[in-house]
Amino acid sequence: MQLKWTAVALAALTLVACGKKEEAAAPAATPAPTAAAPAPAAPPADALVVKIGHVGPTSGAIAHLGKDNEFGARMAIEDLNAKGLKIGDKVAKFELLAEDDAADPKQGTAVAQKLVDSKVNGIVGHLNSGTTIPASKLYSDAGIPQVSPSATNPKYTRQGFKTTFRVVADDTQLGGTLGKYAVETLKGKNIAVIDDRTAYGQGVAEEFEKAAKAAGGNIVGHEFTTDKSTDFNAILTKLKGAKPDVLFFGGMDAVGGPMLKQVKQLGMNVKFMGGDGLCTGELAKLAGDAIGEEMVVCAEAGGVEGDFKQPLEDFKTKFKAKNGVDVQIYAPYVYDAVNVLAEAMVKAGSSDPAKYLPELGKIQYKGVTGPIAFDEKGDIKNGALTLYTYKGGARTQIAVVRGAS
Ligand code: ABU
Repeated sequence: MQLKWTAVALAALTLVACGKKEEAAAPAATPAPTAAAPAPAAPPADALVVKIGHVGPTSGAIAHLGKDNEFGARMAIEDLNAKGLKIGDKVAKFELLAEDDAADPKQGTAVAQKLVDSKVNGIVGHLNSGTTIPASKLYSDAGIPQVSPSATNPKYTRQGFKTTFRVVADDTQLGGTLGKYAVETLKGKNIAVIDDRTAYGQGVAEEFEKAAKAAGGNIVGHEFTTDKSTDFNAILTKLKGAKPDVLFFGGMDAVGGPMLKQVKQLGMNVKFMGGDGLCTGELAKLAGDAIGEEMVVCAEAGGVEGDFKQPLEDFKTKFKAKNGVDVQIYAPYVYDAVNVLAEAMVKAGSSDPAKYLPELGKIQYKGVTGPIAFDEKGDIKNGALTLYTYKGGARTQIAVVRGAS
């Protein structure tokens, strides 16, 4: 993995060194040490090795998001090691075991088994609900705590497993808030829906539809695609006939970007909405000028207010300096997920999953994404959402919404 990324790391660094103003299209590099960063002190020979597994799609259509997450994990590991944290009476040496699931459920369970066999002390991931949910059974059976930084399907934490935790809001909150927003704020009357039939896309679209209907919206059509499709003409033409003023897409940016281009080609006059899978920095690049001006409204499944804004901004600045690219969406949540695992180990005085799991359940952690504590299911308490639009091609915050939709 390390070797595989070295060439792309150089390419990304070259982009920055050439002084190009455009952001690199996607994170594609193993983080390079910054020139100013002092070399971390070597851990003592008797250090306690703590293995953290990380899984995301670092290949395939949403590799930019998988790499974003993995960068967040690497930064957390580096920072933890630089602190010389003690677990019990030993200095901890954190190691990252990073795997690629390509957003594929089968590959997800295969790499999950590999990490279980490697006896990791904790897992951060996976990125997609469709991989996180099946993998969670393997981690649960092995008693290994898992913190997802981005999988939003509610089912993940509702399987009765003691090992599943999530540091972002779920699709009930995302879809619910966006559905209500479509009707009450955007004044949508005729609402069309498309989903990609994945665990995430289908789930968030259903929650959106339920909330939009409850708010008085009229659902004029619901069509389906896949997470690998590139041609949406048939379904868009069908929906166009129903004259929607809002079109919601349940799916990821890699499909949403090309879909937006075809919405524009067909001359559809709609507000284009989506959940967190759509709501990335990359979307504007994938959609080109079809992103429109305040035409897209989407939500990230987290958000900060007040005193918590600066730590997140500082993280984003450090991330860019270190990796040569901007945060896409969930890297800060990954950073916090690794840190809550470490904090629980410190509190338990042990990296043994059975010993630190109870501490994880009652953690009170102040992260770069805000305060983190879990409810009885393992979901973040009092989760927030951040609504965004795109202005001048840049993702622009509308509002932070906390609590129930
Ligand atoms: N939450 C959007 C991306 C990840 C997922 O839930 O599939």
